[in-house]
Amino acid sequence: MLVSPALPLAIPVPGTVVDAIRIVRVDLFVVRLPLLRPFTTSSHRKDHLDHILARVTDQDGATGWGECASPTDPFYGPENLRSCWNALTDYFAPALLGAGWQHPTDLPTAWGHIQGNRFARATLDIACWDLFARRQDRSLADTLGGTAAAVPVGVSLGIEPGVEELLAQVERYVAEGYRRVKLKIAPGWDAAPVAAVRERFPDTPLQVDANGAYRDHPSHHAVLRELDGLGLAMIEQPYPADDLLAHARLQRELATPVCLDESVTTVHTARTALALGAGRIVNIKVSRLGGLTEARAVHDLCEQAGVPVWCGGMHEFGIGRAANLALAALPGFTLPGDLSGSDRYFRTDVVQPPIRAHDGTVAVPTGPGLGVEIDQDALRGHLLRSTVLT
Ligand code: OSB
Ligand code: MG
Repeated sequence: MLVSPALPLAIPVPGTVVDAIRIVRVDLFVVRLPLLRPFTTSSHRKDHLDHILARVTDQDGATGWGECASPTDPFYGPENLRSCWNALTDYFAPALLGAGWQHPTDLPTAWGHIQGNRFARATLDIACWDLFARRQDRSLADTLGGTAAAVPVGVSLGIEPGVEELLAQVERYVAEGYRRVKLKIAPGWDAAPVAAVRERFPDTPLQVDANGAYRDHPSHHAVLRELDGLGLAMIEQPYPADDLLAHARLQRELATPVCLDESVTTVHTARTALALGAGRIVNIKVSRLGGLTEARAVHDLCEQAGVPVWCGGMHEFGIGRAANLALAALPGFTLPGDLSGSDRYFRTDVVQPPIRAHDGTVAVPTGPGLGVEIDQDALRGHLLRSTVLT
C-alpha cells in the first residue's frame, strides 16, 4: 500500500503505514568498465561500458543496489546514458523519495505517472527489490518465487571481422561448456557466417539475433528463409521493434521460432505480440521491461500461454547480472539465457563474489538480496561521476 504524499489518490490505510518502507537517500554512480574484447552488433560497436549504479537507503539504514544497463547511445532502444541519468535524478528518484511502500510491487504506483524510460526505471526497481529481500534476510530469487539453484547459460557473440575469427570464438565458448551459442547478424553478415558455424559445430544449439536490422522486403525474406534451413533454435528480433505484424507474417512462413526482444517492452506488448502470433519465444530482459516486477509479469503471462522464455542480458555488471540470475530462477525460464560469467566481458567486476559459469550453468546467488556485495575499491577505481539525492 502506497502512502505517497505526491499521490492524492493513494489513501493511507491505518495499520499498514507503520511498516511502510521509506527511501530516504538515493546514491547514483556512473561506472566505466573496459570490455576485454570489443562487441559489435547490427547497430554499433563498443569497447567499454558506462553503467549507472544506484544505492537506495531506507529510514532504518537498510540498503539495496540496482544497475542501469542502458547503452550509452540510443541504438538498441530509445534510451541512452544521459537520458537515464536525467530520468533518474529528475523523476524516478524524487518520486521514490516521496513515497512509502510495503512491497516492491507497490512501486509502479509511485512512478506509474512517468512514461517510458524503462532502463532508468529498472535501476531503482532492482535496488528496491534488493533492499526488500535483504530486510527479510532472503535471497532475491526466493523473494521473486524462483526455485532453480542454477540456470543454464549460453553466450552471445558479436559480429566479428571475419568467419575465421567467429569460428575461433565459437570454439572457445563451446569448449568452456556453454549450452548454446547466439550469433549477432546484420544484412551482409548472416547466412554465410551462420552456415559456416553450423557446418563446423553441427550439434551445438545455435540461434541468431538481428536487433531489428531486417525489413519486410523480398531480398531480406530470402536471407531469413536461408537461415530457416540451418536448424536454428530461434531467430531473434529480425524486424524493427514496433513491426509486430511483419513478425507475425514471418513466423507463419518459417519453421524456426521467431523470438521477440526489443518488441516486448511491457506485459501489454507481450500480450499483443502473443495474440498476433508475432513469435513463439520471448527474451525477457529486466532492464528493457523496466524492472523485475514487469519482467516477472511477462514470465507469468508466457508461462500461462505455454510460450518458452529465456533471460536476455545487456552486458550487465555484477549487480544487474545477479538480478538477471534471480529472475531466471523462475520456473518458466526453460531456455539457456545470455547470462555468461562476468569474466567473459570484464577483467574486474564491481561485485564480490564474481559471477562465473561452470559447465554451462551459473549458480543463482543464495545470500540475502542480490547475493553479491559491491567491491568498494572497484567502484571507486572505475567511477566517472556520482550524486546523492535525499
Ligand atoms: O539484443 O540481446 C541483445 C547486448 C547489448 C544490446 C543488445 C543485446 C545484447 C546481447 C548481450 O546480446 C547479451 C549479454 O549480456 O551477454
Ligand atoms: Mg536481442
